[in-house]
Formats: sequence, structure tokens, C-alpha cells
Amino acid sequence: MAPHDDQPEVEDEAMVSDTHKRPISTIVIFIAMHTEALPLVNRFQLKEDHDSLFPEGVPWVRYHGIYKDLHINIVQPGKDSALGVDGVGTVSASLVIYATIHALKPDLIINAGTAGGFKVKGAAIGDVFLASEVAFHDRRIPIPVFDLYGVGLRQAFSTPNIVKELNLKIGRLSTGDSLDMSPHDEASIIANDATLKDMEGAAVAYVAELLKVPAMFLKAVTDIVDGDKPTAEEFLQNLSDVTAALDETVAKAIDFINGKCLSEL
Ligand code: FMC
Repeated sequence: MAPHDDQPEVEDEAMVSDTHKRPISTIVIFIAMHTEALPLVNRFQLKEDHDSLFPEGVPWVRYHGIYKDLHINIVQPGKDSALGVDGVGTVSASLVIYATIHALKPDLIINAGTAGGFKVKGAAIGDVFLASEVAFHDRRIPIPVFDLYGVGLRQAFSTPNIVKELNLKIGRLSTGDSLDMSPHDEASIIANDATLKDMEGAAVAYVAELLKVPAMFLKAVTDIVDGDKPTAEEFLQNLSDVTAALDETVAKAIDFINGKCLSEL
């Protein structure tokens, strides 16, 4: 490589280490479902943004406010315009995160939400995990290298001090666009060595990496994937209680993050 080609890389590195050394100021919390977000919106007294950052007519929602030294933003896909249900899944997550990063240039993204957990990997209902890595389980492309692209394994931003302070369980998160689990998905989830299964995490990680924003993943277990209860039933039954556990953990994480820089997390 010609010497002048090296220059931007050096500057990039200097910029990255700079951001890692100044206190975190703007946080974006992406939460797919309204029920999951409500306790945090109330806790931090966030206000809905009526002068939207987003394109006119999209259902995407942003709640924002100031808490201690932090600008906190909770963003959501909102309700599907045709069907009126929360826009869960990878497609809307990617779009909302893209638009949000573009507009707010946050220092950190937290994807908070519910997930299925595998009891063979130590998950129980109500546990809140921090994901160490995320990957997809429904993008099977059996062609060399495309196979790895499909899996899209990515590291979460490393936050060893948050893990210690909050005493969090750690596991890998596997993402796909279905709540149920087909035998193909199951094989991929096992190959991903996942403890958790959700519908947004790996998509958030993809966009965050693309736009160079650190991302962490806090996931609360609503249902046991390798248990004997039907997933949808167990999910709906536990959603409200588990959301309370998620709220507690996210709030503690925010308190820990306040006043710190990325390298102290
Ligand atoms: N499988 C996939 N997703 C989820 C899950 C499971 N067993 N339990 N909870 C979830 C999460 C997804 O990320 C969605 O946002 C929502 O809850 C279910 O539609």
C-alpha cells in the first residue's frame, strides 16, 4: 500500500481512541416492543419526539430526555401501519437503527429486549443476559464464504466492568425472523453455540458495525426454547414480569455508564 494510503487509517484509529476516552454523552436504546420499552420511558421520564428525526409517515418512535449527564433516546419500530402490531424482526430494526445513527451519531447503542433462552446453556425465565457475540440462524447460504456472511457472527462491544458490577450472565445470541424454531434453525443455533434466541440482535450489530458505533445487547429470558411449553404462550405469559427485570438491569447499566467513557465500561 502506498504511504499516503495509510494516513486515513492512522487518523481513524486516533479518532476511535479519542471517543473511547471522553465521557459518553448520547445513548440510543433500541427496543422492539412497546411493552418492553414502557417501564424505561416512565422511569427516565422520556418524552415522545413529535418533531420526528425520521422520514414523514413512518411509524418509528423516539422517546428522549436527559438523565444525569446522558442524552437518552429509546427508539422503536412502532406499530406496523397495516396491522397495528409492533414491528419486530430484523428488517425494521435495521432501518430504525440506521436512521437513528445517521441523525443522532450516538456514542453507544444498547439493544434491550426479550429473548428465548436455552436451559441446557444455563438460561432460566427472568434472567437478564449480556450477549458476548451475535449471529444469524436463518441465513443459510451453502457456498464457501457466503456461508460465513450469512451467519454474520459479530462481537458485541466488550463491557467487562458492567458485567462485574451488574453480575450479569453472559451468552451468545442467535437472531432470526421467526419466533418459533424450525429444525434447520435449531441446527444453526446449535452451531452458533447460542444461549439466547431473538429477532433483532444480529441486525442491530450489523448496522452498528457498518456505521462504527459500539453496541451492547441486554436480553431478558421470556421463554425456554428447549423446554416443554409452547413458545408463543410462554412468551406472552412472562412478557410483563420479565420486562420489569429488563427495566431494572437497563437502569443499573445506565447508572454505571453515566460519567464514564467507553474504555471504562
Ligand atoms: N425467539 C425469538 N424471539 C424471541 C423469543 C424467542 N423464543 N422470545 N422473545 C423474543 C423477542 C424477539 O426479539 C421479538 O422482538 C419478540 O420478543 C417476539 O416477537
